[in-house]
Amino acid sequence: MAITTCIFDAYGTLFDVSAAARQAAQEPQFPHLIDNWATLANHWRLKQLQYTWLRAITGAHTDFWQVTQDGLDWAMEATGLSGDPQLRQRLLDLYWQLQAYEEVPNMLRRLKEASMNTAILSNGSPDMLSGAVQSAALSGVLDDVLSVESVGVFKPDSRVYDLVGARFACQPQEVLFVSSNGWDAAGASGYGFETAWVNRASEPVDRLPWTPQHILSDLTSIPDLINS
Ligand code: LAC
Repeated sequence: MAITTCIFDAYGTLFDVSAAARQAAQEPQFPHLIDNWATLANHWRLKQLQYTWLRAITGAHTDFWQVTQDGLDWAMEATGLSGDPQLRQRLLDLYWQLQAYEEVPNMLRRLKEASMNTAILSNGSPDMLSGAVQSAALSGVLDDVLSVESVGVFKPDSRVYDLVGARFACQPQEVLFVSSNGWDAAGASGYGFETAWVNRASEPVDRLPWTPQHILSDLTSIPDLINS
């Protein structure tokens, strides 16, 4: 079945989640971040994701903004930075204006020129996603931004992936789902989407019952993948 609909994860896939800590480390008021911004960013991301999985399997949903703050608080304590409320606030502010990876605007434009449906499907809350999309000027090349908040559970719960068929009236086999998160690409494969895992960091494939059909180093070739 031909692909009609191209769906993207947001954080880590279209938007660079390390950008907040990297940018704060360049600001003169946070000199202590220069040596450990990457460790902080890594802890922040991992805890944020762990909290989404734990909340999903225990039925204790809260929105992604809350788990983003909870993950940051854990990461700041782990890196000895919890006594710096100004840094905490700056990192949270920067999370609303993350940079998109450089190939993203052109790649989405090519998909729209090929008459693909394009959308984000993300754990992010609607207001966070709207901030990121506006800040990266992507609204003209996306048909929609779908948030887990409309079903009240995080990925990889199948109710999240159901949102795509409900919005675009398509079968799972008509969807190419693109994520930089190995577990998300795996979950979407299990659901029945064709999937592409964007493996920027050359990580090993997740040992799960499902594997992505495509493994890419960045997003540039997505339009070619659909045409092939
Ligand atoms: C998202 C997270 C998983 O955007 O990156 O859904």
